[in-house]
Amino acid sequence: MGQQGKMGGNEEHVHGSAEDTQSRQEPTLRLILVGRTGAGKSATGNSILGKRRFLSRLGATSVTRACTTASRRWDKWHVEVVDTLDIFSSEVPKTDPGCEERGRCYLLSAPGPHTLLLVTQLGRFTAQDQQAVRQVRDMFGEDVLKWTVIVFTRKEDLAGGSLQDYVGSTENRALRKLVAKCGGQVCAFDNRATGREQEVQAEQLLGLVEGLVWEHEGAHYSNELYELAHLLRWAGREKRLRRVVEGVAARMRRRLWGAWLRAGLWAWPKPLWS
Ligand SMILES: Nc1nc2c(ncn2[C@@H]2O[C@H](COP(=O)(O)OP(=O)(O)O)[C@@H](O)[C@H]2O)c(=O)[nH]1
Ligand SMILES: [Mg+2]
Repeated sequence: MGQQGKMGGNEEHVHGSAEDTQSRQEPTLRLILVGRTGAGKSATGNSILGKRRFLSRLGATSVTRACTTASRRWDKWHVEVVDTLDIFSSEVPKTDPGCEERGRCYLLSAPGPHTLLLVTQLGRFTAQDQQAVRQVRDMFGEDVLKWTVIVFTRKEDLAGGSLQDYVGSTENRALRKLVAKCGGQVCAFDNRATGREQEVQAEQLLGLVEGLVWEHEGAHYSNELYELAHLLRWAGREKRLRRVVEGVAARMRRRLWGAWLRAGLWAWPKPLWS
C-alpha cells in the first residue's frame, strides 16, 4: 500500500547526482519518467529540463544504460527528474534479473516521488504500454496511479486539436480506464519543440505536478521500500542498495506468486466441491 510521506528534499541520496542535494534546503519536486522503451521518456525529460541531459534516440532498444537523474530550477522548486531504462517491459526478468536497476531507481527517487510521469505516444497506447503500466504497479504499488500524470509524446499529431477531446473520445478502452485511474491528469509534449514553446510545455506539466502536491497536502508517494531506504539513510552505500534491492526482489516475487495463483484459480476446470 502506498502511503504519504512528508514533503521535503533533505533526504540523503546515495546514487548519482541526487547525492549532491543532501544539504539542499529548498523545496524539491522529484519526478520519475516511466513507460515502455521508445515512448519518449528521455526526450520528455530533456524537454522538462530545457537541455539535453538524457540520451534519447530512435530505435527499438533502450539507449539509457542506467537510471540517471538531472535537475533544474522552476519557480521556487528544485526539480529532480529520474530517467529510467528498460525496467518496465516484459523483458525485465532478463534486463534486470537481480532487481539492481529497480533498486537504484528507488534510491534515486528516495524518499519518494511527488509524481510519476507515465510516458506514452499519442495514438499508440499498445499492449507494451499496458505491460509497462502493470510493471509500474508491481514495482511501486497499486495506488501509485494517484500520483501519476500521463504524458503523451508527439503532441504535433494533435494538429492543433485539444488533448482533452482526444482523451475523451478515444476508443481505446484500456487508455480510458487508465486515464480515469490517474484522476484525468494528462499532458502532451512535442519533444521537437525548442525555446519558448518548449518552456511553455514544461511549465504546463510542472504546474500540474504542483497541483498534485497541493492535492496531496504536500505529501510525496511512499511505500515500505521507500521507508526502508529512509531507515537505512545513514547505512553504507552498498548495504543500503543491497537491502533495497532485496526488498524489490521480494516484492516482485510476491506479485508473481499472486498473479500465478489468480491465473491458476481462474483456470480451475470446475469447483473443488462439485
Ligand atoms: N516527432 C517526435 N518524436 C519524438 C517525440 N518524443 C520522442 N520522440 C522520438 O522518439 C524516439 C524515442 O525517444 P526516447 O526518448 O529515446 O524514448 P525512451 O526509450 O522512452 O527514452 C526518439 O527518436 C525521439 O526523438 C515527439 O514528441 N515528437
Ligand atoms: Mg530513454
